[in-house]
Amino acid sequence: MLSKAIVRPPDSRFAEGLTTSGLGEPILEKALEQHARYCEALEGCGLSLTRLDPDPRHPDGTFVEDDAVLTPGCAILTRPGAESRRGEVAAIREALARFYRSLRAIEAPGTVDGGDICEADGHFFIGISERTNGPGAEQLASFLEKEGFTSSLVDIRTLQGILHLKSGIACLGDRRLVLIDALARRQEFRGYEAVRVESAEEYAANCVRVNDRVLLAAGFPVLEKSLVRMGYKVITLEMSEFRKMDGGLSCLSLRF
Ligand code: CIR
Repeated sequence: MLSKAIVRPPDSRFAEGLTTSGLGEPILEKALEQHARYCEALEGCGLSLTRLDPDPRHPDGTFVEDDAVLTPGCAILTRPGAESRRGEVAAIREALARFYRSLRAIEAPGTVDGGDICEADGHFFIGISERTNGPGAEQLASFLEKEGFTSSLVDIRTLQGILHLKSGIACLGDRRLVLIDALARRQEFRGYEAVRVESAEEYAANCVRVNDRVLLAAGFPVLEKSLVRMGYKVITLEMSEFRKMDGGLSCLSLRF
């Protein structure tokens, strides 16, 4: 069971963060409102939240998931692939130090974004992307191994339209993965049951199982219906302003 999460609301300079979406400028007020609903949803799933202050030095700082990879016994601070995001990690380290005795950190020349790391029933898929490189993946794999976890690499550098591995995959537990088509075809995910996301709904693949609920971006009825049909309790959340900044549901929190 997950019991805690770390979140950080978007800052006044949110619109200055990195993006490739071409969806226009996010509206801060709306983003704050959507973030508040997201936090309520996490609390509704039974999590108690640590809310970090927004930080104008880090316009992408609301995407806290990229700053750490968590296991029950150890928190691994990342070294984000985008240089502009590296300073985000200090506040996350401080917050995690209250809960974890064992903290590790990815070091140069390694880079890792938490959004590239997908845990699936005790195995960690590590995406190699524009943000997560080979040395970073190697360091992470060795930390995970010491914690008793297996891991494997998934190279997504040739896939169009996904920033991070988790932009196209989510684990629902019980060896069941939500997958966009380009990933569903990959042999790395054989042995898992695939819930396929149709191409018009790819953004929704980044959903999050939190205890007995699944958080899903609002506006993707086909995936929502299939999850409900499978028996999941689905909470839909408006994500329009975060999507404009290439962000999905999972990246707005670190859950543990
Ligand atoms: C970035 O480009 O780094 C941010 N604007 C969005 C990060 C989203 N993170 C994620 O999907 N894990």
